[in-house]
Amino acid sequence: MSLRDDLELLKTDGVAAFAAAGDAAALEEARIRFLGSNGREKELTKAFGAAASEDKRALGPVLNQVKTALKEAFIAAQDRLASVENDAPIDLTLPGAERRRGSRHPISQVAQEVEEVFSSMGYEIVDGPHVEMDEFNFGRLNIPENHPARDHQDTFWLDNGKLLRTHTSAVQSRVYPQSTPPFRKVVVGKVFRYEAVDATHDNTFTQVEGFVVDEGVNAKHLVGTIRTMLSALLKRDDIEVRLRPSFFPFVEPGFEVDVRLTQADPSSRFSRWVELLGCGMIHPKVLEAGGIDPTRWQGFAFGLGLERLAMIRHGITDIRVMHGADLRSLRQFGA
Ligand code: FA5
Repeated sequence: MSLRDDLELLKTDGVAAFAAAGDAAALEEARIRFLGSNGREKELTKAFGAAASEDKRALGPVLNQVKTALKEAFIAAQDRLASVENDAPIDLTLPGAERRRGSRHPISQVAQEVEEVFSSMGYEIVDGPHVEMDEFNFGRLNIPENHPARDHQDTFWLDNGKLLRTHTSAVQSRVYPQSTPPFRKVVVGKVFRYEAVDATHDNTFTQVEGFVVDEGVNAKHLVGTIRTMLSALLKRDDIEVRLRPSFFPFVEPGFEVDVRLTQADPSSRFSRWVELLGCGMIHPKVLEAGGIDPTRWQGFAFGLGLERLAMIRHGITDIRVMHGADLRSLRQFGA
């Protein structure tokens, strides 16, 4: 048989095989046989390459026609099988794929409520960077280098000397130079500490920082604000609150606020005091560092852990649930 006859036969056989393929496996088998790297098309292309040059001139167009015909037949078979698959009968009695409604993370929920409560009290919502300069996180907050208070807030340091902020108080340092008193501001954001993780401590958590600067501000205003905030956010009627003196270099006097649930089971973590926030009257040195005259203006500030607040609100006894990404837990508190 001549090469021309072989080419014609290849075309007839290949087109017929692709047309006859009844499923994807049969089509693949035919593709390998005719178009594969060791298939008949390759074989005849090689034979064409070895032919005398006058034969090549005559047979070149034939070879091209054969190749085109095979390719078209293969694509047509592919389309035919795909449409058969799409036309498969649909069983309308099968249960549908379940679509779960998403829910907001418990921290996102309280964060939004915090912003609503403070907006309604005339606070402006502000923000600051997670990667912070030593000066803003410590220096301007009356915590100079080598001050022992730094030990309580060890953090993650970057090669460029910056750090992951340890508290939202850093935003106070940033905001004061750009603000003209009187003002009230609130910030909600992530903070980071090099911390041993346990049921009430994480290395990444969320704080709310509020700060007010005005004339004649005193500790009674601070306590009133904290009470308003806690009753709006905790949404429980069995809460006992305790204020005790404490030390933070950026306030004077300083306090810590603890909370416990009077109706909680005596074996529960929440029947005992849980520290929720630090607060106090802004230290004159901090105001001064921010360009605010402390002889005229006073202020108060507080910093609260939102994970702990959400834990108390929902009775969650382990903080690791919050960032553990276990949807079975988080969905229970979703809104
Ligand atoms: C501070 O961070 C101060 N900047 C708070 C402050 C602001 C005081 C303004 C005075 C004026 P402290 O380290 O205590 O303080 O943290 C404040 C709150 O954050 C704690 O009461 C707690 O609710 C939460 N918190 C602290 N460490 C962790 C942690 N490792 N994991 C989860 N929550 C934490």
